Amino acid sequence: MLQKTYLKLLGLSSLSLLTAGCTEKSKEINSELPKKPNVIIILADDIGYGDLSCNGEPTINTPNVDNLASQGVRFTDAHAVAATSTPSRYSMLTGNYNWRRTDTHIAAGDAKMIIEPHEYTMAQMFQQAGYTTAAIGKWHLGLGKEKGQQDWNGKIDYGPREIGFDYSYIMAATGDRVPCVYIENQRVANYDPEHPIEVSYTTPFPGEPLGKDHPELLTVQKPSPNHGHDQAIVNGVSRIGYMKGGGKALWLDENIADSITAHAVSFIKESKDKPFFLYFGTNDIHVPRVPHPRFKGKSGMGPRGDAILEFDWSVGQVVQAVKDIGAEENTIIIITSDNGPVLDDGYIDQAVELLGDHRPWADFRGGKYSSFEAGTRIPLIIALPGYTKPIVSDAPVSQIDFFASFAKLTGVNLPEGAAKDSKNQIEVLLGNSTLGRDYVIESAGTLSVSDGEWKYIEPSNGSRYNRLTDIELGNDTLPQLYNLKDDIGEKNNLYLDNPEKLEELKNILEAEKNKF
Ligand code: NG6
Ligand code: CA
Repeated sequence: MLQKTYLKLLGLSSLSLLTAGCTEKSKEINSELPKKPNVIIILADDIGYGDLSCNGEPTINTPNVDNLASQGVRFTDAHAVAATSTPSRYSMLTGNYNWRRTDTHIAAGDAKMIIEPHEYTMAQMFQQAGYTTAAIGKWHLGLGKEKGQQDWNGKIDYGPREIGFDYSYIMAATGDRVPCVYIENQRVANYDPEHPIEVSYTTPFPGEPLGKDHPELLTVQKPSPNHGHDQAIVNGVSRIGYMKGGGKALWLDENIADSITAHAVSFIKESKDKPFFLYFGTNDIHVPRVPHPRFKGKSGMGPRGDAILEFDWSVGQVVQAVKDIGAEENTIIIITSDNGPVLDDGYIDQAVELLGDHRPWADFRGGKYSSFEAGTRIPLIIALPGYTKPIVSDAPVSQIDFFASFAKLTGVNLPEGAAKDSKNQIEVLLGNSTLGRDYVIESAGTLSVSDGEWKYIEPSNGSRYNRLTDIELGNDTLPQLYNLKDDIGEKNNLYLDNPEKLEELKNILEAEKNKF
C-alpha cells in the first residue's frame, strides 16, 4: 500500500523499481549528487532484519528508522560480512574479508588492535578525501599493540587515531565485557585517579567480588545459567573478564545510549563547516540490555524490545542534529547492523518469554552466529534526503563494499593493496541501480556464498545447534544448497538435485579463497 503511494508520488508507472531483482538495468541519476556529502554509519549491535518496523514485522515500532527508510533505499538482501561483531566490523572498516585471517574472532576487552598498521581503513580514506572522522560507541576491534598491555590509566598507544579516526569516544569491547568505561581519544573518560583501573581476562583480583559467588550483588541483571558472564561485577551486572577500580569513570548501563548519542550529536554539530564521516556503533541491543528507564515497558517485550526503541531514539537524535546544522540534504545516513538477532545471549532479561509474535529474524532461518541467512542478512537503509528515492531494493549487497563505494563517491584513489575485497557499488547503495553484487560471501566460521537466488553453505564439522542461544548454526557435514527465491527459510537442501549450481557456487568460493 505504502509502496504504491510512493510510486504515485514519484510518478512511476511500474512496480519494477520497488520489486526489481538483480537483473534491473541502471537508472539515471535525476538530481545532483552533493560533491562531498557527510557520511554517517549507524551500526546497530545484534538488531535483526525483523527488528525494524519498516522491514515488515507489525510487532515493533521504529518511527525514526522508518522515516529515513521512507526517504531512501531499503535493502532486502543486504549482508554483514560475518555473523558476529569483531569480524563483521573489521571487514567493513578495512574492506578485507575477516576469513582471510585466523585472528579476527570475537575480541576480549583486553585484545590488541585487530586492524594492523599496514591496513588502510575506510576512516583513512575519508581523511584523504578531506573529511573529519569520528568513531563513537561500540568499538570491539581491540586496542593497543599487545594483548593485556593497555595502559588504562594513561594513554592507549595504538587505537582509533592511528587508523584514521580524528576523534573517538568508545567502549573497548561490548557491554558484557570489562573494562566498563568510555575511552575518549585513547584515555579513559572522566578518569578517577583515586580508583586506578586494572583489567585481566585470566586472573581475578583479590577482594573483588565475582558474580558467580555473589548473586545477591547482581541487582540490575543476572546472567543466564551456563553462559558465563559471571565474573567482575560493575553496577549490579556481572561481566566477562575481571576488573578493579574505575570509580566515577565506570559507565552506568542505563545511560550508555544517552552518553554515546550525546557525543555523536556534539561531533555532528562541531563538524558543520567541514565534510565529516561518523562511525556510530550503538550499544543497543547487545546484552546486557539495560535501556534507560524512560523506555522501560514501552515495547511490551521487556528489555530487548525496549532497547530497540532506545536505538530508534538514538537514530532520531542523529537525524535531528544533522537537520540542526542544515546538512539534511548533504548527509548520507546509513542504518545497519553488525550481525543477526539473538534472544538469550547471556542474561536473564525475558527476551524469550516476552517475545510474543515478534520475529527478529523475519522469514530467515538461524540468527546471530549462524550460517543460515539470519546470521548475516541484516537491515540496511541508506538515505540522502533530496537525492535518494524511496525504494525497496532486492539487490544483493554487502557491507564489504561500503569502502570502495565511498572511495568512488569522494574521488579517492585507493593505495595499492587497500580494501582488496571491496567493490564499488555506489550506484546500488544510492538506489540508482538494482544490479548488486554477482555474489555475496557470508562468514560464520563456515563460509557460504549466495548469488541472490541460490545459496551454498560449505560442509563443516561445526555444531549444528547452539543450545545456550537456541540458534541453528547452519553447519552440516554435507554440502548445502538452497533456492532462496522459493525457499527463503533454507529448509530444502537441493545439493543432489542441482549439481551444476552446487559446482558453480563452490568454485566461486574456492576462487575467492585462493585470490590473495
Ligand atoms: C559471546 C558471548 C555473548 C556475546 C558475544 C559477542 C558467551 C557465552 N557469549 O561469546 O554474550 O558477548 O560473544 O557478541 O560468552 S558480538 O555481537 O559482540 O559479537
Ligand atoms: Ca553484534
